[in-house]
Amino acid sequence: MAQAIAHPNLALIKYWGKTDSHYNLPATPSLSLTLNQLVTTTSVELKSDLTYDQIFLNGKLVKDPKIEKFMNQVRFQANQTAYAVIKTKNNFPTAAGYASSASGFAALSVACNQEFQLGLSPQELACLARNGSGSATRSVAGGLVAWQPGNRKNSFGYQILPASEVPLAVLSFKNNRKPKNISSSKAMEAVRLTSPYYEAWVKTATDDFQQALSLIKNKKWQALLALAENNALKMHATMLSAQPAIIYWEPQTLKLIKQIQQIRHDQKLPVYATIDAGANVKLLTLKTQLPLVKEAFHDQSYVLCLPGKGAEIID
Ligand code: 2P0
Repeated sequence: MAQAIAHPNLALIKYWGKTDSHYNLPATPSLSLTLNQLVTTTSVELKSDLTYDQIFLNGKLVKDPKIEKFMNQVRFQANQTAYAVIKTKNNFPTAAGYASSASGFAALSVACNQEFQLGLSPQELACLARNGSGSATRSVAGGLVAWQPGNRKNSFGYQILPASEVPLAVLSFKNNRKPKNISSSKAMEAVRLTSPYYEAWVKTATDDFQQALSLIKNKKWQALLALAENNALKMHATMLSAQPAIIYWEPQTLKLIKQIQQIRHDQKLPVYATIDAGANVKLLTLKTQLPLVKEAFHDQSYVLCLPGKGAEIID
């Protein structure tokens, strides 16, 4: 039996659009922060007497076509025929607003690498995770992680700065509990096919990524957070312009964005908003400003996350 843990990641420059949806090859480069605090733990145990993969999510037996497709690929790669018992659990409620697919497929890849004796390099491991879910390739490494377009062998998440050197913090507001009405995979594809802004998005995302790398190199952290907010809003603009429109936001989403902007303006605090394919708002700030930021948002319920490490085998 092999057991691994992984953390979700939050994109500062978003992955939105694919050139290949079988291998989750991105149309845009992205940049993310792996988060501590939230953890997925996954075990994989090969069993010769099984006739299908048994998947337990938070203790409940489930059917999950994405995991089944992934396991078939692992079996093919390992030249194995045996099925496995897979147990995965998250320490975070979905109300925290994080998709568990990034940490889930990162932990599953690391556990499979050991249990199936795949002997993958870190890059190959990150490619395997990407096949499960695009953003999972960025949860294999810790700290600040970049992921660039390419082919199925050279498009993977790689660390650009370890967690210990990243002075950023995230407040993840628990502002929405409703499940999203369209998956990010479907939404990305609808935007690609119907939004007149899609090409402009891909171009500006590439420019944003280059600018972000330069800001990180020069330690211009606040400018990086401002860029991240703008990038997230541009991504949502592509969704609004799709036909039919994709609107993940709820009234509380806009309220929080406005509150963040107001506090930034009135109190001169470095607080910025980012929103993924859902209604939850995450606040980006600098670690050094946390006491003041916590005070300014004392009326809100949130999970505080700091930079976290990459996926690894435990026990
Ligand atoms: C991101 N998202 O960069 C972006 C921003 C959502 C909005 O990565 O189809 O669940 O499995 O590759 O990884 C969510 O996309 O999509 C995502 P698939 P995934 O974090």
